[in-house]
Amino acid sequence: MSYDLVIFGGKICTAADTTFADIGIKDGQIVAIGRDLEHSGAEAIDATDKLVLPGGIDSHVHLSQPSGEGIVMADDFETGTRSALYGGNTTIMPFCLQERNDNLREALNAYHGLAEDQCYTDVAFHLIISNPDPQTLGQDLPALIAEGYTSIKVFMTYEALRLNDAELLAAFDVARRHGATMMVHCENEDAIRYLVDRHEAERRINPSAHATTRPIAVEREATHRALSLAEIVDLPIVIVHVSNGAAAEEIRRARGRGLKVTAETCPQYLMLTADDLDGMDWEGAKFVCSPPPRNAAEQQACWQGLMDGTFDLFSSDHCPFRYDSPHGKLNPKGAKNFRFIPNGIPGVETRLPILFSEGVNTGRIDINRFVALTATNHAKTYGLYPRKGTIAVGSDADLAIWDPDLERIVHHADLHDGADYTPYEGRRLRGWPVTVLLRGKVMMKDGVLLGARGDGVYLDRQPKAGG
Ligand code: DUC
Ligand code: ZN
Ligand code: ZN
Repeated sequence: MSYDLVIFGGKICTAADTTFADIGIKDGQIVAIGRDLEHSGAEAIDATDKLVLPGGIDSHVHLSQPSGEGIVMADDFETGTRSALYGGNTTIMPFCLQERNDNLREALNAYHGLAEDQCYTDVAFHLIISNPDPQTLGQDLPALIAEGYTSIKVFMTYEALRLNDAELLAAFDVARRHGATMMVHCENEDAIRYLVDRHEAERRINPSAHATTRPIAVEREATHRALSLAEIVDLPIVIVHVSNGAAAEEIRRARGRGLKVTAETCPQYLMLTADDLDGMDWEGAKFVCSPPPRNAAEQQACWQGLMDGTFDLFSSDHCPFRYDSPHGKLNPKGAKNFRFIPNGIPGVETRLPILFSEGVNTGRIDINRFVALTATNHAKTYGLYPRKGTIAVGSDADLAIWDPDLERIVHHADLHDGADYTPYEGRRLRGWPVTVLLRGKVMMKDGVLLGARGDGVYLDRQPKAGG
């Protein structure tokens, strides 16, 4: 058999197995996995002493998302996918936001326009529904699900986005009948509103108030409610960005009742705490995200959930805003009152090195679980498997070659996103991707960008069988 490219000498790790073998690639796909593949005439990459992993899939990323008047997200598809690539990813899944007055299909067409010919990784979109009117729920959403837009996010917080319980039930019902995967942001908006009013009355308006107006009970209650509503509708759901042990416990209890729940956590809930929001000179704004980071005990609870199977997905929730910018964290109102600091932090490039360094290299999880949490489970949850998310004959040759011992200190200057800071500045991490291939093309090697903008494509998905 002839190959375009052979990766030899590496240790191949999937969610299931670890093997020493070579990988033969032809026309962008893996066509052979075996010992001593013949590679004369083919391009060859020596992966001796390296790990060969499926390219990471980050199924929770925000790019070019409208975020309020005067606010501009720090990454578009070019910079966001470039940063993802350097972080060992080959597919990311950003969100197409329907604002309240938007027609869903028009919003989607506009979002495709932003992505076209811009990407360094492959992409597929989730839809955010904020206007559950008859046009959206009765017409557009069913049609789009049938076209393969099979994952939807809904919010229980943010006045401009939240759905009330009746609306959640209606959206869940559409997802059940048409076979879509429903992702839910679980925080109780009314409770937050009450706490924000109280904080403002007491003039507690610096960034740390973001954490105290969104305490664990706010997330736990909404998690319980989302799970209960899903149970009533009989819909499997995804609970995104779980930040603490109490919400994780709600998920375990729901599973105990027989509900199918997929659960996600993110690097910020392992690495940051609410104390980070207390920084001098409004620096705490750099760490404002929702749900907020908690404390050391909740970090441990999130680690426990990654180890014991409570969490299926480890995603970045990359939602980047520049810090020192009138369009970012320090916008004129945000620089005076936490309520107006845009919610979200960058992290698409550091997600995998953080979990590798703090999870695999510390022995908390093994490399196969790492692959499951960062690639395979994302592909399975969102309809991309087995084309994506594993190393198998017939899969796309999306591969990340890792040096498990490479140590680097994180500095934003070395990252490739469009923000002006990283929440992980100064952290020492061991284990980094050194070469990344997208459908057989070497996109990044030893820090050098070899791929071109536009090499990444939109991934059509199939509607689910029975949907
Ligand atoms: N939810 C997200 O999923 N990302 C950023 C902000 C938010 O509230
Ligand atoms: Zn969210
Ligand atoms: Zn998010």
